[in-house]
Amino acid sequence: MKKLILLLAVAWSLASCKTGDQVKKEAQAFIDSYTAEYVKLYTASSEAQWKSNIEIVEGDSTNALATQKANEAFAAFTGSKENIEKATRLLKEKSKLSDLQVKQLEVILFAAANNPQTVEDVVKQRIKAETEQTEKLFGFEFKIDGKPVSTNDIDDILKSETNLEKRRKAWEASKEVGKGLKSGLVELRELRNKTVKALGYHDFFTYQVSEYGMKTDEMMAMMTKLNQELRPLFRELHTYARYELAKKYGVKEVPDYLPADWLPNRWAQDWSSMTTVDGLDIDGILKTKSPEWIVKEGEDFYKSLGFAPLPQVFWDKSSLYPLPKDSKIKKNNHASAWHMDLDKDVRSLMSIEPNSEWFETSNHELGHIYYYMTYTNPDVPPLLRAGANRAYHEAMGSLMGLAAMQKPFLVNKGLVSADAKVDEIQVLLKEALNYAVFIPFAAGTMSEFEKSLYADNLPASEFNKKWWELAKKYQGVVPPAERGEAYCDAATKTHINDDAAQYYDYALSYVILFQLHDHIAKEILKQDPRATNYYGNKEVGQFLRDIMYPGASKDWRAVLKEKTGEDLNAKAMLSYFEPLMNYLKEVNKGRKYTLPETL
Ligand code: X8Z
Ligand code: ZN
Repeated sequence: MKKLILLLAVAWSLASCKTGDQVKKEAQAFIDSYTAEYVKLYTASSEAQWKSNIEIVEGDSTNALATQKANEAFAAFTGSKENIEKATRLLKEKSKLSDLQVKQLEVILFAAANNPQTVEDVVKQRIKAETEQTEKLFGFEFKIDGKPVSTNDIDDILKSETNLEKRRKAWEASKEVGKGLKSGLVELRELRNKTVKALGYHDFFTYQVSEYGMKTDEMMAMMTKLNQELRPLFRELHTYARYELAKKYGVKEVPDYLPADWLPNRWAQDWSSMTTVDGLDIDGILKTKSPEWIVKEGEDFYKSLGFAPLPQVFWDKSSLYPLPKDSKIKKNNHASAWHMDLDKDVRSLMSIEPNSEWFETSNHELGHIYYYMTYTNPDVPPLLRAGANRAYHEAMGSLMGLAAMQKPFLVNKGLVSADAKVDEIQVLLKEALNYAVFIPFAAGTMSEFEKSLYADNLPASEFNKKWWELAKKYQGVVPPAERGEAYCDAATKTHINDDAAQYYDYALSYVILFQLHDHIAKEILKQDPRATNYYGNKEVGQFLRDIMYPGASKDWRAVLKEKTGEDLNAKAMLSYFEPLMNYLKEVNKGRKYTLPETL
């Protein structure tokens, strides 16, 4: 026995006495072989999922089965005991590894936690449930008065219809899909929680938050702070919208809370299309353009900053436009961007129509695409081809979307006449109805709901109750009529189903966006952040490229500090909208405020 102990002790000391070089070498050999297999399986899974998202055929499970199979293979590899043990053991010798190696091993363990072999069956069930949920969500036939409509049709009604009865019908039609998704969401919550528990995470929300190097409480505290900082502006916007919309719909008694079907967006996350700015009527201009023009225009903007043209594969393989009205198949109606092979194959899935929302979304998706293209370089290993954090990935294209709507840019492009008289406050108001209004939805309703769902095990009998409590508290929005638990209004939002526990990414992306924009405007362009023209400026391009180039190989906090001199904060966003506060206080004078001043 003693001998054995001695032997073990010697073996142990030998193991930990490996030189730095030896450990590095061993780690690199592991990372290299892991990467080769990972990329292969990731690509196969992307291809299968892509097909499942662009070609949903009722009653045909061919694509779903292929996706399940590919995802199972990916899960079996990433969650294998062998990979987990190896990465864990190597990370014990962190100090002997390079920073890049540590980061890749952490990525390996993070991926493993979503698919641990120790709970193989749970992982398989989850994959199946996920595939089915996506098919149900996007295979759903929306109907108004028994007639099939697309989500684009519903959105058009919500943006422009003034007849309240028609609005109500469209809004209610958009929520029907939730009913059939509830049981799937209940099941997914359980399966997602069970999977990540196996590697020590408390719940799936906590697991997703951990990618930021943060705890759930820290993330939620950040969300609360953000909501609080935006609250005075949002309270003015809320008061303004109640009175203006009541006027628009001819309703005498102004409601205390905004009925959800009064707002121009299915989830009340963006109210900007309730106003048009004279002289800067983007929708009027876009109506005369084709959907193709929208994407080309976006590409042209990126190219003007020094980025490469979009690769041929993007044009050949993307699915950018709506399917014909009589199409037998359906596709995912929400926009996304795909890095199919973590290399050159980049694609986007959209249903572009020539309007300002799709213009913004197209720029947003191209931001993802250019991020993919930029960090696909010899200095960034495939496992680190991701954003500095997930919010950066969302911020890039949204930043370009904001910049592409500003007057000097539009004048430069010949889309708006230089001497058009444009009321700057109205412009700012329209922007606030987009960017500021989004925060209570993203940082409040969505993030609080998902935190409660995953971390606090929200009872299935209270999903809708919770959802509307949060919508009222944060967004000041109420349903047009009682919505019982047969409905599952949260599940009508894409991300709740297929991008779970990550919506704070978008809230943070807006904060980052304004920080980057502020820096670009003031330090590079020497222009007013509210009236910039990035077009053709190579220095702006270089600034963005510097952020995107290292992907996830650099710490996200360090990137922000290095590039803007600031830590993450909402100052830039608040100061952007500052001139609007006085105006809103003036218009709202004498009006009843119904939202509490603080949360
Ligand atoms: O989901 C998206 C993108 C996905 S790449 C289109 N966005 C959020 C949403 O639509 O809810 C962009 C901003 C908010
Ligand atoms: Zn995005």
